[in-house]
Amino acid sequence: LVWMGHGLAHAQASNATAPASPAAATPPSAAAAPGTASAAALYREHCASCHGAQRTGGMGPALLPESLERLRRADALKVIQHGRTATQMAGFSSTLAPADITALAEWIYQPVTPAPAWSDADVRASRVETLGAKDLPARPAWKADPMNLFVVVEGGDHHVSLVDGDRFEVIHRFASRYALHGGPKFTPGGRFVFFGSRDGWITKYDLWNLTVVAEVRAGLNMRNVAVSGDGRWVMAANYLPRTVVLFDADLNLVKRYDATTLDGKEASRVSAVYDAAPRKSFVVALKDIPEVWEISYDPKAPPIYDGLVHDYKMGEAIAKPGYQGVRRTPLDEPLDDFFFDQDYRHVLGSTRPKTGAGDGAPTAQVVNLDARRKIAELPIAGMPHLGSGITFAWNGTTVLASPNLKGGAIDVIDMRTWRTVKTIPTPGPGFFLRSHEATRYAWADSMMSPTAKDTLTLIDKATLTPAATLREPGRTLAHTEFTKDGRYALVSVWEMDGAIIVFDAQTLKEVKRLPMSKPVGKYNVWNKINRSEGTSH
Ligand code: DHE
Repeated sequence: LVWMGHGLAHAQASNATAPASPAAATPPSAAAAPGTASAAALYREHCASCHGAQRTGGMGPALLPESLERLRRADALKVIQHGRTATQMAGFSSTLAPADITALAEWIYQPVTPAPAWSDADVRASRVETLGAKDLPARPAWKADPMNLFVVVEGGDHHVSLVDGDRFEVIHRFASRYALHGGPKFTPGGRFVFFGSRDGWITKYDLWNLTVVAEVRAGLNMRNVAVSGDGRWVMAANYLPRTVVLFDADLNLVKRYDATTLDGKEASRVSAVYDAAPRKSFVVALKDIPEVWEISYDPKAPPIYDGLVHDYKMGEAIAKPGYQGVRRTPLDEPLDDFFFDQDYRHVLGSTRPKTGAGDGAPTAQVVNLDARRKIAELPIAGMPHLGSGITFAWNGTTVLASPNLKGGAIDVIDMRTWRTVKTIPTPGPGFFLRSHEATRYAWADSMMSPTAKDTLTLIDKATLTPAATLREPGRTLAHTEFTKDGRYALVSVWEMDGAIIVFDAQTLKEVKRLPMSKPVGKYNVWNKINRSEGTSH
């Protein structure tokens, strides 16, 4: 329903729209709901050409229940009625009867049966490459410090801006895939960046030559991507299908791992994958299976025999151990997501409350990746947005600080004892906490609070107390990232007619303001490739 009509993504998407598997050509079956048959027919007539016969997306985004989780039905209805400005999504209020529009809006939230498939052949067929991009020179085509570059993801109109982190000027702006999510990931030298979209697209972009190098669709509903510390591999975590997918640095498919239990009987959505560079491995969180996975890319690592290979003799299946390369650590509870401690020996993970039965309280645990077991429970009050915590030195130890989405507080945990040393109140629940080695404060938003979403709280890392607040009355302030030297903090005014505000991190004075369309996140090349303790990586 909601898709961009911008040149770049449009042209590339059309290439990948061609159904690559026979399954993709089969119209979705009209499930049992009343009125469904006509909704299916309406969909085929008015929507399928852009959103795909199986609702898996095409020039427009996927319209699967998984893809629509974040769009309220009332909003979906409005989009079908009135279209979406700055996109090629037209409104249907003058062509369709209100009852038809309501039926369509209801129908796209129903699962497609049978569930749409995305095979290895589909992945391979989706890949597009920019001719000549590989031969471009290995130096920036623009004048600024390439290490102090910011990549700003503008969710409002699905663009990316590249900002010079010394002059605070936009060097370049380009259209992205629809709904990028999570941190873009950089290659070690900072030349290339990989973006992941919720619809499964991975885009490799050459920051120095300002061009897309290649794109591939790893899945139908993706969580995030990781790039190996040596820059050779890219891994994608999918909800749909239930897979982890490995690519080489040019986005050629290398291997698919089915996210199943060892016996292959249960499959899980994959919550997230991260690079553990010092361990030369990827670490994977599974949402529905109580296991954490580690997949090594160390050429010297011994092979791991963990899978079951099926030999078929005389019609009889004989299971025997086989090489898959996944080191599985069994857990009591699945992990929704996690972050690493600074030496990458531990993952600190959280599990969302189960809906329905259960006490509904989030749980968090510390898992030692070498001992391969849980070593502590984590005392957090509410579920954090994933990857939003930071670590820093305090009082002779290292602490982890993370916002929780429940009450509006920052939990500070001693990483030696795994005990809470302080719970710091903020005016409301927020998503992101950010700092830098060279700055005194940790910056927390309260963007989930209707009354305090316009307030940033600066926490003194020495005293663990709120030291200052910054406000942008009536607007939403969120997601801070520092310059390479930690002198300036860039903060989002998280609105369609939003901005990036540059603050002097010492005087807290506004230095500059750059207009942006809902800048959901910004990422400094240096801080990311050096795994600064004050930001996500
Ligand atoms: Fe995120 C990062 C999961 C909702 C904006 N988010 C991440 C990561 C995960 C995650 C696992 C780390 C991936 C990485 O960087 O490789 N996000 C989830 C959820 O499970 C959740 C709660 C529900 C969902 O819809 O998936 C969720 N996230 C949101 C939003 O609603 C946000 C605020 C707006 C949006 O555009 O989706 C949002 N998430 C972000 C951002 C990052 C992120 C900006 C990267 C932060 C960073 O600095 O690295």
